[in-house]
Order: sequence, then structure tokens, then C-alpha cells
Amino acid sequence: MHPLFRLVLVLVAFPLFLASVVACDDDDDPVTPPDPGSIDGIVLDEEGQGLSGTGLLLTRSGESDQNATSGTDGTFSFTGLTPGSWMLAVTPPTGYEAAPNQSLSVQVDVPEGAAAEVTINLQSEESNGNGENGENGEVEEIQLTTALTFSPDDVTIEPGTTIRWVNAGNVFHTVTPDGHSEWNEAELSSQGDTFEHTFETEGVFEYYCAPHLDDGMTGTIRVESGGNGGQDNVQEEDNDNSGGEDGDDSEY
Ligand SMILES: [Cu+2]
Repeated sequence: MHPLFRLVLVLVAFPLFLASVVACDDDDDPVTPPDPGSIDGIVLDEEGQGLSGTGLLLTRSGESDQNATSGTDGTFSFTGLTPGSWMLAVTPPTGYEAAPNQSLSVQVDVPEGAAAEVTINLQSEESNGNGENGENGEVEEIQLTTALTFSPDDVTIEPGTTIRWVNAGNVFHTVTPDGHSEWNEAELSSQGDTFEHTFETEGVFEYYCAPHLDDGMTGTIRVESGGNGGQDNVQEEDNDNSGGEDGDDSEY
């Protein structure tokens, strides 16, 4: 190739090439939108179980607010979100509050084209104040004895009552649900250790101590409404038959 021709080629072609690169650049960047992200969340109570009815408000400046409520398994989700930083405001259901170290205003960084996972930890308000201020305020104690028994081992309570298991000696015991998940197994390893659970649902809840099951260390909690102390409705009966308005019409 003639050197002069080569020079002309370079002089003409290179600026063209540059121009096309710049044009290309100008075209591409603003056109590609970021892939939307999402949030997969769950609300847990103090026993690690999903908590429904929690209000969730998601906000970000320049975007419209989004609302959700945790479902029966405690989960919630937001989809189609612009990637970046969002604020999640949490409204606990009645009777619940934030667990220690849990803020009710949570910053969530939503990734591009993927889901941010969020866990919100709440606790029942009565679990906060030593259980003394529960719905009906009642706390019953069961001792885990060095004789390898629960004492008392058969207890009947009304819904809303808190049972407090107390380890009475330096023997390792557990409070293990037998065939139900009303609570998660608790380990009371030394004297003075306690475990509390508030029973809201009627039913019969059997449990045992795992290391001493063979020794017969078992117990039963019976939750029945109106069982004890329901003596309030004595005056309600009104056997006033004097009216005779019923018209006992006998037709022959
Ligand atoms: Cu035991």
C-alpha cells in the first residue's frame, strides 16, 4: 500500500471510528434500565415462629409508598423495586413490640435483579416485663425437682396464663413439647434457670424432660377457658314466669 494512501486512510478512518464509539456510548447508557429488585421478609416472635398481622410500609424518596402485611406464616414481600436504599417502617400487631436490638425503622438495600432478605424480630409485650402484666396477669410456677419430677405435673389454667418453669436444683432438665409445637424445647441447666410460656390457645399440652423421660419426668398443661373462677354469672337467671304473654293457645 502506498504510504500516502495509508496516511489518508488513517486520517479519515480513525476520526470516524472515534465518532462511532462516542455515538454508541451516548446511545447505550441512558437506555438500559436497572433490573428491579425485591424484598423477601419474615416477622418472627420471641419463639422464632412466624407472626402475622404486622404492618409494613416501604418508602424511598421519589418512589410511591408500598404497603404489606405479614401473612399467617409471618412472611411478606415487595417486588418491582428500584434498586437502592429503601426505608421499611414496621408496625407490630396488637400486644407486640420490637425485640431488643430490633429497630422498627429498617434501612434495606435492594440489589439489582435480586431479593434482599429481611428478618424482623418482635416479642409479645408481656414477655418483656417478667410476664407479670399479661392479659390476665396470672403466672403459675412449676418446679423441676431434683427428684426428677415436674411439680405440680398436671396443671389446668385459663387462656392468657403464663407458666414459669423453674429449675429447683442443679440438675440439667429440659421442657420438651410432646407431639405439639406450642413452644420450642427449653433447656434449664442449673438451679434458678427459668423458662416461661404464655398459653393463648385452649388444648392439652403434654411435655417431658428429655434426659429423664425414662424416669417418668412428664407433665401436662390443660388450657380451658371458664374452668376456674368463672363464678360471675350467678345473678343473671331471671325465672319470671308471671308474664303469660306467650299465649299458650290450645286448639281443639
Ligand atoms: Cu429432668
